[in-house]
Amino acid sequence: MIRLYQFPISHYCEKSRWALDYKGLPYEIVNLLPGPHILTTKRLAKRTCVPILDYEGKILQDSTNILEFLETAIPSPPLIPEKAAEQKEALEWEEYCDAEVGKHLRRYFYHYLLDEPSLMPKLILEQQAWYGKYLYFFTYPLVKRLMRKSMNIYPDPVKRSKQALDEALRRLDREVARREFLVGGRFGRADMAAAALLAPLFTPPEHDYPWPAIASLPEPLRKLNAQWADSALGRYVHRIYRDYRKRGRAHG
Ligand SMILES: N[C@@H](CCC(=O)N[C@@H](CS)C(=O)NCC(=O)O)C(=O)O
Repeated sequence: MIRLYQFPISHYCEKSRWALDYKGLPYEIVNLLPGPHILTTKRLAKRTCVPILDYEGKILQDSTNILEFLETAIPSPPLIPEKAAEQKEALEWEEYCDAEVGKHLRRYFYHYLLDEPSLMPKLILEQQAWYGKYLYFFTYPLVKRLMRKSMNIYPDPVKRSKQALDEALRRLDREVARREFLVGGRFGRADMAAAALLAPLFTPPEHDYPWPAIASLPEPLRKLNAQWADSALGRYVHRIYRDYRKRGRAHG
């Protein structure tokens, strides 16, 4: 039995779902509610974060570890290039996207979304158990405070994250304007990481999470989308999703 413990909204979880789907594996999805999730994640692993993969009893935490493990367990279709130098490069891109896109984009988005009553907590509760909305009715103000604290979502770090995110977007845009894939001339883990972690900005239709319409987002997020929608990077994310994000065999 393969089980993925996750938050539906999380782009790191999307990266892991994509890897499982790409390898053609059937798996059960266990959606956890941010907040009470720690009761489950602490029981399973060292840290509190998701994604966590239970692969027939072997526990993997962190999307990069999950991709690495899946590649060893199911080598075909490959996600990792053959040549050692390209393998190193692909891992570096994946780590770059995790740190410089994933973390900063999440902080910037949540900063504006957390206080939007028409969007939150609905987005977090998407695909979650029915009792989530009752639980959050009473606890959302606390959950919001804890999310701000755990992800350092305060004005100064948000400002720094915006600068770091802009820098990462410019760098990736330059790279994908020159070639089809980030590493080795074919689709792989670097492209999967980049596209999954950028998905909240470009909302590709193949993504199975129902993102709100761009027009309904707070103004700074709409502006960021408008700035990048018609770019080499935007076209790359849409192409990678369209060509490589096949529907999976998840159930849950
Ligand atoms: N580097 C990790 C990041 C995972 C991560 O930040 N997960 C967030 C959701 S996006 C989380 O679980 N936060 C709650 C917690 O840390 O307890 C990965 O690639 O899996």
